[in-house]
Amino acid sequence: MQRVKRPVLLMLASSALTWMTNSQPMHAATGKPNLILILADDLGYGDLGCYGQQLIQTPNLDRMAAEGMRFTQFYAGSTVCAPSRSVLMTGKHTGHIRVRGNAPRTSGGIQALRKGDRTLAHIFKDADYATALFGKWGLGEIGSEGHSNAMGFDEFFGYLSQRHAHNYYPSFLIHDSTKYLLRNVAEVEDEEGAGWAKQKVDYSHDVIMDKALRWLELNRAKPFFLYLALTLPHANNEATRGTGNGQEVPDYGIYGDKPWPDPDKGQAAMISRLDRDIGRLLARLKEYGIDDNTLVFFSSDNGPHREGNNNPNLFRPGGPLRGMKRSLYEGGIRVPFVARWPGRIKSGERSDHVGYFGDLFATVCELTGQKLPPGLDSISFLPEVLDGTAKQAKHDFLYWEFYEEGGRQAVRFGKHKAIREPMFSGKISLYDLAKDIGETRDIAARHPDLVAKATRMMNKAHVHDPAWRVRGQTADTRSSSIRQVFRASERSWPTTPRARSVKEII
Ligand SMILES: [Ca+2]
Repeated sequence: MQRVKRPVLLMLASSALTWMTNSQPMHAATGKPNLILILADDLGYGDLGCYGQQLIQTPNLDRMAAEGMRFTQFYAGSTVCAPSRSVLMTGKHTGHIRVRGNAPRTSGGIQALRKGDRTLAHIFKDADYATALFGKWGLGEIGSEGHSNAMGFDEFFGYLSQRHAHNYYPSFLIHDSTKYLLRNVAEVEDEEGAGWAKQKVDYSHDVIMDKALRWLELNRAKPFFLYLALTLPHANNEATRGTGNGQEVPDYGIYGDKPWPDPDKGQAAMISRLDRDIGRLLARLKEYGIDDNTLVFFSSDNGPHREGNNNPNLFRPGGPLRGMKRSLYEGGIRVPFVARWPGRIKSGERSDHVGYFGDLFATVCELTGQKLPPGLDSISFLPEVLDGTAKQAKHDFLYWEFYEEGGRQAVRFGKHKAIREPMFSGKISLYDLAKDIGETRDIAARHPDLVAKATRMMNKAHVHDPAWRVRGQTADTRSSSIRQVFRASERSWPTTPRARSVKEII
């Protein structure tokens, strides 16, 4: 780890003095820092320049990393959207969390949070912050207990449904619990909002960013928590099936002349557009004079996809890691994580601390001076981010379980990683990540003691929940209810031969 020890108390005292004597907004004097949590969707560990990407340009995120701290061993909550975001919001791993997988509306609401669940936004509300979510929620729809406004967010704008969020040119978005109409005209669009447009006018990401920036402008003078759950560069899976290109973006920008197929130009342009808007956001913080009082985290909810007909062999979105979205190899779950807080985080630092999405809960509790509720799998990484003089606690292990494709489990302990496929009953493979980040050499046979240890950890971490069952590894790995929805759409929507290979719909 490349760290510089700093006198944290002195630094905090001097910063507080600065807040009280300059023209910072009023809340700065209260010592309550703001948090902006930016989440990309299906962005890989190798998709950013600061993580080794060679072809896609991300100058603003590279600058953010250069001005802050870049984590090299930070993990998502899961290998697909809903469970990963659920871990992020509630601070438990997938072995005993309520939402352990993606699931359709017909599933009886198992993908939604419920009354009584506590989220990061609740913690901020308890500390008297303004809270807002712009982008994709995916953990509860209109009228449900898990709706974002019932989960601690004062304001919501974007997509509640994950399938709706596939569509970058929908006829509507959601503002709190009402439809916000856009000017796009649908070619195909179901009642959930999934589909694709024939007249593309309003690009949802641009609308969401503009609304988020407006909210920031209006709320900049009080302590705030902004959860910016952007949808780039997730594919529009329905458009993939309908048109062969799920990488929807208004223009290909600097990639327009590249000798690449359109889905690859689109993939690159989506990531560069995301990067552009992070630049706009950070510029606003400076303009408003709240840069030094705002902690910004950037990450992605899971590993990269191949769902829009883009070619992962071109960009190598997982960098040196094996596997993609839906895998529990590192490529499915190890994600970029950048923290920026001018004056607090020394610029250009790299951290090898092993953390994961569930740690945000304890971090936010510490940031706002609140007690961590019991029963969570959450360790604050604020000592690591802020200074390095305070002792940073570590996890004994990190754990994931995933119910699709026959099911799989994984555990990270020390430098080792174990994976069990199929779930519960399969053979365990073991990797030494310090020597083999690409997980190419299974060393389980030489280390029966570590295999036994990993087995004990997996068995301890998993708590049975009848709502979640392993989906069989057949030719079609989706549940019967998902197959039903998918077949209904196949009857009414055209498909291209290439697109038929794409199985995922959520
Ligand atoms: Ca995702």
